[in-house]
Amino acid sequence: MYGTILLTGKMSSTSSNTDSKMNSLILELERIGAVKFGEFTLKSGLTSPVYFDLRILVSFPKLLEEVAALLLEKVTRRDCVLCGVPYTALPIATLMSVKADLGMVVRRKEAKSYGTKKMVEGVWTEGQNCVIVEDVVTTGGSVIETANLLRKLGLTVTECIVLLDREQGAVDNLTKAGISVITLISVSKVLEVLLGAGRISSSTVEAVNSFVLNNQTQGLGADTSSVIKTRFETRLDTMKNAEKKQESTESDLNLVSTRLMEIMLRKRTNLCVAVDLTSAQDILELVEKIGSSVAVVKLHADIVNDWTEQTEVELKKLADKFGFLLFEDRKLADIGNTVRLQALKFSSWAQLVTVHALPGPGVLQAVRDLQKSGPAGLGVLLVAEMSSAGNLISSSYTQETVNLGEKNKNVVVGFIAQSRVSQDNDLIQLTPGVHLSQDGDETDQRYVSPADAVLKRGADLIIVGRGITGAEDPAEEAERYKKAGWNAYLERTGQV
Ligand code: 5BU
Repeated sequence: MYGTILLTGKMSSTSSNTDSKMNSLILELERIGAVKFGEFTLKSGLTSPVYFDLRILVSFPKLLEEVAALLLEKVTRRDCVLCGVPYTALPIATLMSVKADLGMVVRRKEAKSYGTKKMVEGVWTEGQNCVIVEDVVTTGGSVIETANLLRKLGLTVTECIVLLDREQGAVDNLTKAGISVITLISVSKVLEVLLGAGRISSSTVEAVNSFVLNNQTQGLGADTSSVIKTRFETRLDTMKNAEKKQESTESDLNLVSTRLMEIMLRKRTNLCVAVDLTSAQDILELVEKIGSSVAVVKLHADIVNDWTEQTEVELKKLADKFGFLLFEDRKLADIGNTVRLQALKFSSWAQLVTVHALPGPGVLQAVRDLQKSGPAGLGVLLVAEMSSAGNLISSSYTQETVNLGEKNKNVVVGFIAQSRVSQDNDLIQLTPGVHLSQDGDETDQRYVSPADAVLKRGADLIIVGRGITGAEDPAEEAERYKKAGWNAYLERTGQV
């Protein structure tokens, strides 16, 4: 795009003036070391060939002033206050504010433990516009987080001025969050100017371009709570990084849980449906109806009267078509050798299996061995607590189970539990015993609502069986549970 402007030669003198200012700004940023090329480990764990460190701008007051002036030109409204995203954009926003005689509000990163406990300092009127100022955007997550806080406090946030866009999806994500973005410099412009000035080679340009292309963040749900995003994206990035370094088999992380997080974010669902039907045909028909709403389909293959290899083939086809994981709820609990033989029976089609920690670490080793030799990716869900009345699981057994899971994250995806048993964000909690209208069944099952499962019991995913499979319209009911579960999840993680 930049090239097109140069070639047309029809620029107004103002735009050519701005353009040359921008070029010299980029050259200056590189000269002071605010733009660096090499190998840098980002906060997310990813290795990036380019790094922007605009924090050092404070040591170059003339340049800082120039940056503020250029950004200010992009703020068209004057009926607003400014807010710099802490910390790097704070001095920039301050200079802009003084230059334009615009008020400013300051967001705290941590609430004060004394005094007024305010998260935002300054004075504003209800509904007043606030333009956010940010130095660099990658996903746009920090801006969205700041905007959400300001909005909660009565400010109207619709615009954001950004010094540098890494072009990895932030603009898209911010637009979806109702914030229009004006950026001063893009990564491609930085590359173009520095290449033109002979400051970098074309192989560096290629490396950065391919990094940008391969690390796009749109589609991970801009409307998703930043807490889920941070948790999941960090995980996804670390995983991608491990894969790139071909460490995946040695990695202490687990491919199945990464896949699960990816599905949840993409489909905006934390619903797992327990399809406890005894005819293969009925199962396939039901899964076809609910497939688009779910992240996981849970089965008890051993209750199905006519289960065949063809059932497995058809289920896999549906899983590919709708993008969900298949979960065999077998509750393995024997010595390692037996567990390995049992798991071999379903490891060709299932990606998740329940395991009791009762036999000790050997039970996990058996599944791990299977991963190495057979089809990759059978992840374990340890049964830490049960929903049934009078179950014999004690709190110390739960604790031991959690300890085992936390030590074996390369094979354990998470826990089946009725409360937040682990604080480890890599481990996912699935909670069964969820129903929208019943307290229990005629035997020992006890139910809570999707909202209570997520908000009070800490579920990341809700497991719903008869609430959906027994409904007149399972597709419609699955959507109802999906919405209830995901909204509760957004509410919980938005509050954290
Ligand atoms: P329901 O129809 O929503 O009651 O089905 C619940 C499913 O979850 C069912 O397949 C059980 O085997 C499974 N389950 C459970 O209900 N409670 C537990 O503590 C565990 C599994 Br572990």
